[in-house]
Amino acid sequence: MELQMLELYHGSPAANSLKALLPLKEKGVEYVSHYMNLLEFEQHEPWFVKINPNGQVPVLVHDGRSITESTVINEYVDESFPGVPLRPADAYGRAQMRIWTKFVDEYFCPALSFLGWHAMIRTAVKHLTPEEFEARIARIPLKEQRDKWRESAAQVWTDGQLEDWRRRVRTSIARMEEGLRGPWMLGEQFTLADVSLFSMLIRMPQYYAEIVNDRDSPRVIEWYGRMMNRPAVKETLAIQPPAGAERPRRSTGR
Ligand SMILES: N[C@@H](CCC(=O)N[C@@H](CS)C(=O)NCC(=O)O)C(=O)O
Repeated sequence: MELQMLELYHGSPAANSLKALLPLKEKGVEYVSHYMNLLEFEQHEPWFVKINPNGQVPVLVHDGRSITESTVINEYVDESFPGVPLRPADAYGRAQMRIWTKFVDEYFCPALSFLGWHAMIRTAVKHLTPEEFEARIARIPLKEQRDKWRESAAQVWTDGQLEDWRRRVRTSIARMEEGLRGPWMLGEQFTLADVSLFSMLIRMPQYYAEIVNDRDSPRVIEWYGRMMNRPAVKETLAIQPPAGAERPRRSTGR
């Protein structure tokens, strides 16, 4: 077999970065980790925008060719590398899996992301002067992302907007509670549906305890406990940034 070079550009093990990190660990695939400091705006530097024109992580680079979009990355990894299969063997099962991953990408993740940015960005950019902040924002390739950075820093979102995103998060959890088919989302097989949902849920029992709790979502809580007990999850959550990294530093992912 030819030697293959696999690299992953990612942030801390949460949300879409966790989503791409976890399958590599579950399958035991070796890769080179490039840990990006998102709050230092590394993802908008021109060299990185050449790798992903959206200026976002995660990005997988396989033998020099990049693949963006965490859900696409995960199917690519499962299809391309040995290790435990993370997609059902049958077409109907794969369709069910994709209904969940699409739901996460189009509905659950955007709502959670707006709420997360509202809670976090203002404090995270407080040390910058307005001019420094604007200079960083100006490099963001997508207008929608520029708006999101500016609006969350200025805290312009209304209570109505925030409540609407919270409603979507509640709906997402209720959907999961109702849709869980067994120990894992689709039943007996652990799949990329579990990976996608867990990557969103990772901090929710702590930060959204009024939504994810024993009383309102007991099956989700049990599933979350099973997820947290997976050795690959434990190892992935333990991934730390390289000390003092100003630019992505190379470290071995496994
Ligand atoms: N649809 C993309 C979304 C990627 C995304 O939202 N990445 C976030 C981290 S979870 C990011 O890079 N944020 C920094 C930024 O937008 O400046 C995917 O699934 O890969």
